[in-house]
Amino acid sequence: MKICKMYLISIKVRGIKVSGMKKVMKVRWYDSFMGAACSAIKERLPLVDIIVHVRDARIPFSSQCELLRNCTGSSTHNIIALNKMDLAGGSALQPWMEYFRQNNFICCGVNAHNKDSIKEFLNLIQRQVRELKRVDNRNYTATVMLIGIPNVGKSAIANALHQVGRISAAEKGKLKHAIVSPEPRETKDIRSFKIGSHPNIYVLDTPAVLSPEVPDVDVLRKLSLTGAIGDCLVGKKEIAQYFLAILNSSEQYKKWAHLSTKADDGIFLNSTTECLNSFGLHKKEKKKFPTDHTQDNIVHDVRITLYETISCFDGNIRNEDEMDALIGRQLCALQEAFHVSSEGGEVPHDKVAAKLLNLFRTGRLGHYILDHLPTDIHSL
Ligand SMILES: Nc1nc2c(ncn2[C@@H]2O[C@H](COP(=O)(O)OP(=O)(O)O)[C@@H](O)[C@H]2O)c(=O)[nH]1
Ligand SMILES: [Mg+2]
Repeated sequence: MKICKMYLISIKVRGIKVSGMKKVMKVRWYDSFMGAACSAIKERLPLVDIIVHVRDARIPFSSQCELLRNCTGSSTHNIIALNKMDLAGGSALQPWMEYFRQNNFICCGVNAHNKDSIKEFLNLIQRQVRELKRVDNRNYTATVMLIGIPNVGKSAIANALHQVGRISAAEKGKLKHAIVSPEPRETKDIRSFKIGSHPNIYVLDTPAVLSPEVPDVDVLRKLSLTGAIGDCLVGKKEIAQYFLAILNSSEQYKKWAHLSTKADDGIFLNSTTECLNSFGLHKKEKKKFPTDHTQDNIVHDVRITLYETISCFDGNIRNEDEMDALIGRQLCALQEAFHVSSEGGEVPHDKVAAKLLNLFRTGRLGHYILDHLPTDIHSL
């Protein structure tokens, strides 16, 4: 989908007001713990057989891990996994996968929450291991290291691979679990999980590593919106404003026109009826669309609110002040949709923002790829 490139809101990073695209910022997520994790990973890197560069499919470029920037070695040893593909939309991800493949990487989309997707990913790893074995002509235990910035789903992938891995029934009884959390930086050490036998394959889950410097404010906003860095750094309200700017400049909201009574011929009885109508489904088939969240009343009201505020807007979306005004109106209107009460007459924007971000991050406000497809190999 098309994302607004023009709208640049000023954001505050730890009290320093930053605006514009090319500012280099030093921000304090790189602490001694991350430094130690970086050293531990670097030490183990030469010993592993396959490196999986785990990225967030919504930001295939901005979620690149700095530690792996120069890892353009043998393609057999490097796989780019664009995880959370369910949030990016499978078809929109195709050109990205093509791009990475053209640039000599093995690349695949992954949804760590989907068994079939994990099985496919495991097959890919096993093919690569067999290939390495064929070249080396020896029997060995293969290790696969998952590396990436915070919150891209490394631990979720490690767990899922371990779960579906072809290991014996006796071993299955002893399944281990990595901590998976929506909060960034929950994984504290490198842990191994068996994911295959004959040959034995182990996957190493690692703590997240992030560059001490963020190249520009645009990347910082994308990392915040996708949850790679904690919300407190930029601020929930600012991140939500950024999301609204993207939504307002995209076509996504038009998909919600049928929900609104203000849209042409909009017939809306209740959320379930709407859902059945829009899919032309019979009552018995209700269970078949658990992934569409129009059943959820709040999601439904939020979509209508967003649709109506954007479609009623008659200003110029490319004008920063007018966009600001629209976003302000949307945050106020969303207060009702989220059932958030005013505190002392003030609109509690932070509460509204937190709820809006939660819906975006769980895919209930559509699919997004926030990066733009790079055109040169050096951008990898
Ligand atoms: N929708 C979706 N969420 C995912 C996926 N993989 C991981 N997550 C969620 O993303 C968050 C971070 O996952 P985690 O594995 O802890 O990330 P890590 O920091 O890279 O280890 C958790 O809330 C996961 O449930 C995925 O493929 N799709
Ligand atoms: Mg983790």
